Amino acid sequence: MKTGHPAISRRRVLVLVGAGATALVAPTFAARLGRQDQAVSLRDFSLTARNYTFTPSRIEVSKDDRVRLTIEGADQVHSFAIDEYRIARRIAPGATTVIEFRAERAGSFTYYCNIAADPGCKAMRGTLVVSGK
Ligand SMILES: [Cu+2]
Repeated sequence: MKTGHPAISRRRVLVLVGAGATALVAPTFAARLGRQDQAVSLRDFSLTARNYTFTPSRIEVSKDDRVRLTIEGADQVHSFAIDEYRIARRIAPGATTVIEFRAERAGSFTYYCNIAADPGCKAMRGTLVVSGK
């Protein structure tokens, strides 16, 4: 005559509750990152465009990182461009411009101001280093 196995039943219930909690938490986490892959990390950088100079002039991330650049335009109109990532954004003075992208290509890439009308802008250069796997 079997009366059941209360200990095992209770354990099964706990496993189910655990799975339910994971199912509730996981989508929120993925949504916050903006994609399904939860292993990706978000890298935040603050830059300034001032006096024909980007500061910092070097940014290092790992391949597949999500990169967020918050760029402060401090004096005149500039831009921020990385050809290989098809990024070209106006950097307005007195404003903050946020650029987000996924570092899906490994290598060394130049970021620069593409305003050709101002000769001083030719000096505005920096390097994005994306280390591969
Ligand atoms: Cu410029």
